Amino acid sequence: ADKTVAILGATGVVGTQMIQCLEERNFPVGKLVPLASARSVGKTVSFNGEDVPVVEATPDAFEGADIVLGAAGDATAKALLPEAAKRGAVCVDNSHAFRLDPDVPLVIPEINAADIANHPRNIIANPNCATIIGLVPTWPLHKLAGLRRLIVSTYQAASGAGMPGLTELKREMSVVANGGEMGDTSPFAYQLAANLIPQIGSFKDEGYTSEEWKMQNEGRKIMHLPEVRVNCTCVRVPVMRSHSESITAEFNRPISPDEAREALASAPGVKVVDDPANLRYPMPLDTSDQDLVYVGRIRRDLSAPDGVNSLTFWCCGDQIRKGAATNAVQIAEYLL
Ligand code: 2RA
Repeated sequence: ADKTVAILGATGVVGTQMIQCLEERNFPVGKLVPLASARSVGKTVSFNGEDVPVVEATPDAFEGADIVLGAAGDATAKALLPEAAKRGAVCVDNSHAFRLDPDVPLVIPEINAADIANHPRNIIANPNCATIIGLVPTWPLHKLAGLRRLIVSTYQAASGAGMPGLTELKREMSVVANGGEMGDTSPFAYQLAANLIPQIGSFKDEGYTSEEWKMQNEGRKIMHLPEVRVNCTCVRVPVMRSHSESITAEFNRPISPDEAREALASAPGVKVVDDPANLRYPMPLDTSDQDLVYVGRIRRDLSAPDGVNSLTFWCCGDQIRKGAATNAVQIAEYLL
């Protein structure tokens, strides 16, 4: 039977994309309930050609919902999703609030769809966007050779910081091109246009940021590899949409670039774009507004002591889609 689906944070970048993904994937929605804060009441969202009024997100607004897709921040998710779960809904949440809770599965369906079945709190967590984009192509290589260690540098798009990030980058680009006041309206710590900012999230242990810790902590849980070691540097770049990552992966067994390419060619959710002779490699402009993670520049890690157990590659993926909304809707599809 068709489901009543509530979207918490329906007017943001991820919430809007979730609604579009439900539509595109013909998710059996009987009723869509777009929820947002009181200041969005009066707005509508478009779903299957209809304008659906936004409802204020209160505990009682979840009454009758079968599935909740959460696209709100940590505090809102923490306050409201247990209320939705109590009222019988199963929640797929994109915030950080529940990701490391042992009673909440953290899922990338291409990797650990089997974990979805056991959700005692009625909450399933969607991983961080940079984790999803990096792990989708890493997982098939792990299955081949056993992952031991990852060294990752991310190049994360402005829209990872939501609508305010996107609007700000456009504004700053226009100021850079045409002149004018740069101002101080930015959600970022510094000007992003014509710049790079090596900080995403806040600074935590050992000089790493919250975003950098997510890659290791979430990756270990998703892949069921509690020992895997991850070294990560996350950088905000002046790109509108699609995160990119440079990854060096060290394995327990030898793995060649050709073996990796072959495994990736048949892996779900991945597209190999790796033809340096013809200047073909993944780029964020090419991966935006679609669901596959593109992977290329696959080559031996010449710095590895044994020379055969380690590979370096480059991947790009739309972090609003596969890094957030599509991944959540895929999880919801398993719930059906
Ligand atoms: C970012 N990871 O790119 C965040 C969004 N979830 O800022």
